[in-house]
Amino acid sequence: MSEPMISLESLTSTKSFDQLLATAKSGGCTSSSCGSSAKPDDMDSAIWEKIKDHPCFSEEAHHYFARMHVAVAPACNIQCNYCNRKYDCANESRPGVVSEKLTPEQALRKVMAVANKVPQLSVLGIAGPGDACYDWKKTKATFEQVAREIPDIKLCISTNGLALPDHVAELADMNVDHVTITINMVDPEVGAKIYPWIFYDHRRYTGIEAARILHKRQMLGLEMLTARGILTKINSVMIPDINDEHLIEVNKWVKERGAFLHNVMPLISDPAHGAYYGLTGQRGPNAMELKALQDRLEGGAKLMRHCRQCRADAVGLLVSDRGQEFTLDQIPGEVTYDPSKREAYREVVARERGDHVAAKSAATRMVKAAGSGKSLLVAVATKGGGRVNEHFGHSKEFQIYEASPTGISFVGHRKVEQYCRGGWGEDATLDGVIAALAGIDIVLCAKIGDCPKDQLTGAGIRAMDAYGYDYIETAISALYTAEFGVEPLAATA
Ligand code: CLF
Ligand code: SF4
Repeated sequence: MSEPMISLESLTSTKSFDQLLATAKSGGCTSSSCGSSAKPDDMDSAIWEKIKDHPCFSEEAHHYFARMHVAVAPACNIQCNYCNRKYDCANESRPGVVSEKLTPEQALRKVMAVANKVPQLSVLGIAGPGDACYDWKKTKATFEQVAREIPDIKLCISTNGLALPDHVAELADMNVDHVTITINMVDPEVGAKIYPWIFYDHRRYTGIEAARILHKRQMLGLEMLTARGILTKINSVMIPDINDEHLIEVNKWVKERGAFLHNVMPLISDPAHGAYYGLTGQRGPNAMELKALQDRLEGGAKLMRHCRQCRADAVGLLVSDRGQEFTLDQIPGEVTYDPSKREAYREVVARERGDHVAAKSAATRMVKAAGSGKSLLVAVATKGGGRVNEHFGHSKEFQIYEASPTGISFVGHRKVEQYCRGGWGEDATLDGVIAALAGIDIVLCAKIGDCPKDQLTGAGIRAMDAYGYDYIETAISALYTAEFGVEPLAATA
């Protein structure tokens, strides 16, 4: 294999993929963590097997593994006030038109083409643009065809929950281990402000009656999935003054019913999208409001904080959507799946993850040992692999970490417009990036020029590239200990 694989830059910038693969195969790892597993000590092995390469169900996995969505399910059985049918499902995607809807046969061809080119691919999700359980025939046909050709791909589904109880048995039969239900309320009075109508059992319901039926079906679906051992993530859209406080109650209800994760996402509201909330001026929360609510939910159902609200036709690592590279017109009429690249990538990643976990543990110990009562909010430019490996000017998002006396946690991300356009950047764009980084203490990146660095400093945000290509946690622990007067941890390459 002579050409570098797509994963190369995301893992390291200093070794070729062939070198990494040779090291992994020879067992000749140079690190002290050789052979260690990325499984958290307190996690059941069977659950770890289900989530270890699912980028949404494991924060740690999202540095290494990719998902793709196929837009085979356009029909929906409810109306959400944040959704306009002409756009992606806002539950599972940022608003934007789906490039194309697919038949199950087209979807299979696309999945095989992506699997041949994106070795990180581990999950196939159906997340709209309508509801995957309501548009069930197409969802089921797609899953069955893909599972026959690529048996090791994980199947994942996202639904509003209304039709879910009717299909739980079939989901279990198809070995679907991951389901997401969007639950925005457990009180029908709140629900009536979010859902103007539902279509259920051959008729349309409105108002509180509609919300009551939806709520009962969502709870029933969640309980049925839990009873079958299917991991369920709950997505909730945070809508200021409508359900923001209420989501604390939602978190309690879903925890009691066995939800594996709770993902609170900000409402994306823009009049241009044509949805009711956008047209009536309902705002979404800002980054700090979202974080404050997520912090209040800590201790309840386990939180997901790394969601990117991806499109219903997204492809790739969560950090970068490559969907536009895989439109149908770019895919050959006949595709044969070649598993070799995905298999090779997994060998490399297994080794790399062991090293990363060991580095993370060491970094956490250093931060705790610092004995400081202080916190640092750090924005990291990364393109995957758990490393500081993206240039400041190339970043379309920053991953946000908090170092505090309890350790180092991933707490979210901030999307920005890419500042550098081939050697030059607009001041207005830089202003926008700086505004998006409000509240951040330090920016870590692989490279930054003097001009943006000075402007960030002027806004009270320090930026540095001294830790380029280090593991993120290693770099943060070095900063934290340096900041608070303790001997820094040596950075590793
Ligand atoms: Fe897709 Fe959703 Fe499966 Fe992931 S997305 S169906 S669980 S494979 Fe993931 Fe995208 Fe967030 Fe969804 S980042 S919007 S949580
Ligand atoms: Fe739109 Fe999804 Fe709500 Fe249906 S469930 S109305 S597709 S956001």
